Amino acid sequence: MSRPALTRPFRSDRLDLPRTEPQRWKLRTDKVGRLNWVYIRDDDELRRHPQTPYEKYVLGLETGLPELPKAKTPYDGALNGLRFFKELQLDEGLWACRYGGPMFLLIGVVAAHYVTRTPMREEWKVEIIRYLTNTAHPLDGGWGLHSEDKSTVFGTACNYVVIRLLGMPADHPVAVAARVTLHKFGGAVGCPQWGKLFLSVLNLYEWDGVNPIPPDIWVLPDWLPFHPSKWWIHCRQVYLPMGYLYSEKVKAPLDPLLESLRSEIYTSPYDTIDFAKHRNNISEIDIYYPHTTILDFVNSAMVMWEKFIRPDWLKQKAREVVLDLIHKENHNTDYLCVGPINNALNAIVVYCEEGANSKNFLRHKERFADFMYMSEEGMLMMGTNGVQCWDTSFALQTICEIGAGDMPEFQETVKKGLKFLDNSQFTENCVTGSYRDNRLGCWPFSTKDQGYTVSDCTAEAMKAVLMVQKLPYIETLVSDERIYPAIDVLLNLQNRANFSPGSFASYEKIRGTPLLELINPAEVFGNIMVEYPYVECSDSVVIGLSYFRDHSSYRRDEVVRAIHDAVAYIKSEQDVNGGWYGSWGICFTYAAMFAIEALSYQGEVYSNSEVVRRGCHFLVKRQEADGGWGESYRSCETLTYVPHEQTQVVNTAWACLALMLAEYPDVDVIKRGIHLIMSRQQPNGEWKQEGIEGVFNRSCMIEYPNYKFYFPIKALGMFARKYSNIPVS
Ligand code: LAN
Repeated sequence: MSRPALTRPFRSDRLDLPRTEPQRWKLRTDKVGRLNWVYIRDDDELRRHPQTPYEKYVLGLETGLPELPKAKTPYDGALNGLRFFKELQLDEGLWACRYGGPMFLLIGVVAAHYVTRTPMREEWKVEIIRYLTNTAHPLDGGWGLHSEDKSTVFGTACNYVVIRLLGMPADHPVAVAARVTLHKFGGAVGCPQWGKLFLSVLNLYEWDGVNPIPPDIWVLPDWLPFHPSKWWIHCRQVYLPMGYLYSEKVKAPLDPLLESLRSEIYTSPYDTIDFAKHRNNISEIDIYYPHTTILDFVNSAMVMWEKFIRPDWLKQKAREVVLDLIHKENHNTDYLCVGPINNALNAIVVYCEEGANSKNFLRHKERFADFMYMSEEGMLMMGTNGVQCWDTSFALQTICEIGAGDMPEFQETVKKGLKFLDNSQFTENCVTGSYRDNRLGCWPFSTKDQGYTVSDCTAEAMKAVLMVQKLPYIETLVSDERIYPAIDVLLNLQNRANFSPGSFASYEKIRGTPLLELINPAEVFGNIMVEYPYVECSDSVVIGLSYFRDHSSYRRDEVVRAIHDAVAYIKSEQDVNGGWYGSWGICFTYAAMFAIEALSYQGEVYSNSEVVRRGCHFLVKRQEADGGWGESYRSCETLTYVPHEQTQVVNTAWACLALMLAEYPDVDVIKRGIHLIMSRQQPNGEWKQEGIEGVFNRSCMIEYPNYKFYFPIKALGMFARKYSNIPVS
């Protein structure tokens, strides 16, 4: 039962749940784009700092933004879109983003508060409960892995615990419905490993029912092919604190609320459950990546190892190594950590080691807020601490590419955006011994503080900076000398030798063999163990390097070779039917746009390239009767194109952009897509939210709400510039 769209009035209002006053929420930010929602109780302060259009927009309040003259031509449509979108820019030059979607994150921050006895702000409690109430499945009251998913044990068990820990009584209809569903699924014993871990930390499950997460593996020599330093960064950083918590069997002291929860989330009394027997009990409905026989064997061996063999000195040694790496991660990211899960887990570890009043724990406490986002449905937890650099890069590129950068009404927007990217470039490398590559000169996906560069984020930000700095009125803020180290990093990130030569992965070069996937223990995610070659990351790097190649002669030969090799990889990734599988957006339409753009930068278009022609035919075949494209998130799970029930503005924009970049000869096809985009534009220039846009690890969807602005704007603007700006009907 996949989830029907959210309807108004919200369920939380129908049930008369308490809520905060939306007019009192303000989004604070700083030079490097920290997003921090605060609830202002003081009326004077509110009067002094009235809410911005962006704040009103995400809170579902009337923005007061004017109706614009009706767009007759695509260019009018693009400019109207941009007029609306520019009003959403924050003073520090970035675009903020409600980065929701994953529904397994709140348990982390709530457990971190509960275990460390940190009181949670009242307004968060109220709004988290509202959010979960509004996103519960309307038919069965459960939650899934992500906001459009069917209900699962993982989502339902974790979020049930969240609402209860935050104060919702067990007999509230929202709790009752969720509990009934959880019981129907067999109770929380069927949780996947990460759920079991959170429940254990909360003393709601027993550690011997969790498959082993031995920190000992960190003590092995790091040249071993399966050493964790070779894993994908998210997997590495999540299993690091998990290893500590598992090995130390950390659990919150039992209290009456936890006692009660123990009796609510299972179908039989807690004391009668033999938890060790449930190590491999994972609900069918949750599984995306089933255990391999090898994994089951390794798990059993590790249980024996821990029980009977492991000497205590080794346990202590592993603990030291893990703690050292956790401290380094905290240091390199100013306590934000690579993502929300290890942010919460590292905080618990630091609390256990150093106590509630330690400097390190206090900094962790301040950072919880960076992941919490207020929205009209309530407060959610984001997949990262935002999408600041990524969104700002595309917004600036769009403005330049549609030729609006020179228009006086957008000059301030461009200047502020550039300033933000200038402030966001990394100025330091990580501390040594963190198993991290150089990052100096690069850009992150979210913020400089978060400290992680991604191949495509650096490429897209660099392209945005170079593009903007070509505008006549713009003062150069980022000199070429500051770009060179980014080029050095990008060149170094290209995969060579055994691992998909020529391609680019996400955060690092591929360091370990994909065979490690055989011991992927997470059950709900695919492809998490090591870095993989990603077609979109490779496309963006090709685009960024191509732009740079035309700008500077720095390391020219190597840049040209890198582009050449990456292009060969991109071509080799095309399916027989002409599509490319997208790993980070939904799905084939997303990847087609990036791939065709990368090829177009090499002069490869429909008329001269078989690959581009096949890419176009793939898209054209999937155009719907109304002229649009609509792709379901099921494409990501099944690895084949699955149409959405309705066409989507964002998919349509991607497909149109791909076809335009390819110079597809039948302009009528593109025109029909452009017409659809224009027909969905609102009188104030905005587009309404439709289906979810992004994905990770094949199974979990994630929101990119700004995609519905800059990609349609770019598509309309490009159409007008490339063909004609005559009314499209
Ligand atoms: C992201 C978001 C951005 C995304 C792109 C830059 C779009 C992509 O091209 C490269 C990969 C990257 C950086 C990416 C990787 C995985 C992330 C960080 C996420 C999808 C956002 C959330 C996700 C993270 C793993 C969520 C936490 C969950 C765990 C399984 C640890």
